[in-house]
Amino acid sequence: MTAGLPLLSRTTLAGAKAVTTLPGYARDRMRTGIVHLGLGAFVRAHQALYTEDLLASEPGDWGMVGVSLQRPDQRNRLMPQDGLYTALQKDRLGVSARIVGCLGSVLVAPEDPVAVVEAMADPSVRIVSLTVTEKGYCIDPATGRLQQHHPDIQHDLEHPGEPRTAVGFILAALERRRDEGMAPFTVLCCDNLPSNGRLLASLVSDFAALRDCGLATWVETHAAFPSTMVDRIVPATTDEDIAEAARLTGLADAAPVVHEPYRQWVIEDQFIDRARPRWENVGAELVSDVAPYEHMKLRLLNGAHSALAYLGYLAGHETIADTVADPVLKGFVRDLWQEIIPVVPAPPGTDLSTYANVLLERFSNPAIRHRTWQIAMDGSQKLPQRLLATARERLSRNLPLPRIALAIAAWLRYVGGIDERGREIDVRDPLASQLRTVLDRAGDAPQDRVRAILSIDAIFGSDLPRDARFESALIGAYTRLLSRGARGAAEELPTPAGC
Ligand code: CS2
Repeated sequence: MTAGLPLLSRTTLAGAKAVTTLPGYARDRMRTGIVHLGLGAFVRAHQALYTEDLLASEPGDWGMVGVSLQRPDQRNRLMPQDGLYTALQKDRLGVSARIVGCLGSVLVAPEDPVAVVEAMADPSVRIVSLTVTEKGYCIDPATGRLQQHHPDIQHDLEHPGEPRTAVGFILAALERRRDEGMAPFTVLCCDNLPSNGRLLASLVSDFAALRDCGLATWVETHAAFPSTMVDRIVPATTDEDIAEAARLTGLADAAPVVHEPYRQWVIEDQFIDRARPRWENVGAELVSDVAPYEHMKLRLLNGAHSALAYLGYLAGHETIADTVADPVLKGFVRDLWQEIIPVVPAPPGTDLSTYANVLLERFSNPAIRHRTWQIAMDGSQKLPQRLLATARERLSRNLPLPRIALAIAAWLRYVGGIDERGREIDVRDPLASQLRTVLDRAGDAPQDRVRAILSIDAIFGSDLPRDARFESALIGAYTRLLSRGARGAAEELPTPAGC
């Protein structure tokens, strides 16, 4: 599909077809200011593009080094291309291609953890950012504390100079900087977790306290962990995307990314020595409190995404766009927002109903093939902040929650591992085997399955299982799901009465 085309690289770049946007700055003079842990598609389509825009308008020392914490694939694809890759922006009107240059190099942590710590400890690095996904933090989602007995955390305690986890790398590099008399870097968490900066600060602090109290105090006193809200829909890259990038640019790129036009980045403005790119000049919002933006996004966007992923998957839909093209599930998500909006405080100047209308437009973008299976992954790590937080808010106001309950019931059916047509589901979740065991032991009766799943306090905490209203809403929704299927159960819900 890309055979015969020159490989994208520093030397072939100028030969890209004229419709392609190229880096608008002198790449050979770019210096590294940011090390990014977790080099998935998301950061390459989000933070990297803000940074790319900034470098084009005001060149500075903000080139990025990407670190893959697990596999060498990204490095193997990107380094033969000198770190260059194509970003494809897609919507109903068409597609545009841009070649991105701000990624200077890629390191693979398991191959050389010492090189990663050294890169983070380099004095030119002022920011270490992260997108390692929810499960990458070794966090107990119900308590927000570090899982001290997680095997990777145990490994990092035994080998602090050659860590495996993001938390381990951050502490190792901060320790190196302290020992060398340097200022720390700012740690910028860009994962979909509530109060993500504060959360990561407390995980690093939990970990530091296990190692060395003096270090824990130094980190708490000197380091900075601003919270952020990140938003852009970025589906996994497919072979068709690789072919499309080649067709548009005339160059073979093994690692393009695909994204929607929309993007949002809200950042708490607390950087050490104020050292940061002026991302506000290219559309990011620097604010003093990110919390309301995070709640809005996690509960309205990600909550609806997870609900649609489970219901859509069970109903046989491959993507979110297909799911919201189904009138029953489109109606469901509109009504779900009616359940969420009254219990979410709106960020300054934001109307949540308008925000939800824009979300529906974004979800409907037929050019973004975001698979329900992809979003369904890691539900045990996602449910607490996406759906259970809203459930708690509604219960505390004694409000009914039929749609939130149906979404959670759909997750329960999904992790049971068999779809509505009797086919096996490839459930990917760090708790997959625990979920399976708990459900196998529970037997088939809906109330037993619901009670069994509620007993997992890492997901539901200790409050929700004790709430009879929550339990009965879940048993009712799960029973309807079994008898009527996802579409039937969604269709049957009564019209929301002014929540
Ligand atoms: C999605 C998110 O995969 C998922 O769980 O809900 O990646 C979502 O697309 C982004 O948060 C949008 O900003």
